[in-house]
Amino acid sequence: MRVSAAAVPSLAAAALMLAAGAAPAFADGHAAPVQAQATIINLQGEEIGTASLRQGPTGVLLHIRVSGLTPGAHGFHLHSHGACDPEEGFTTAKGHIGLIEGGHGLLNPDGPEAGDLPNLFVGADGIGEMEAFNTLVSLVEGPHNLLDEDGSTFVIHENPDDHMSQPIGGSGPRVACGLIEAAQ
Ligand SMILES: [Cu+2]
Repeated sequence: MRVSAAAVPSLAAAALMLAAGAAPAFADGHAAPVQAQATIINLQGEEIGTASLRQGPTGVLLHIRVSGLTPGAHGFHLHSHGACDPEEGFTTAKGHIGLIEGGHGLLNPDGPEAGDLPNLFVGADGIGEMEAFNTLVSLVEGPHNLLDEDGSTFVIHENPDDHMSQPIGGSGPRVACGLIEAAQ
């Protein structure tokens, strides 16, 4: 069968929408963006939440919702290696994406590192939820691609990130981790 040129764009858009599965539909017909997802686990290896990531024209929009954490602010970063091992205290996730010697922190004149994010705030009920936008990482080809060969992770730390102190803003031990994977 011969497909006319005019039909190709709509077929491509339909294929993208199918590939995106449960992606939110856009009322004006825009195709679904490239997406990724993560399941967040704690130091006992239990699932405590999920995260989603969507590629925009200038960066990645991410959303996370977790439960069972201690109330208050928690340092929250994108780490450079796709491995979440609770037995290792999540150290297998390695350092921040785009590590800069002396450059950690959203307020740091020598930074920030690409993986730096605002703190995740957890309520008295143990639930934390946020949406954030990071212009220094990507889900597609280019610098700091979260879906590159060695993967990447979300890491939640025990304490707040002061966005300045080296090397992790004083945010302390790692309490949760999520492996970032391309969304089907
Ligand atoms: Cu971190």
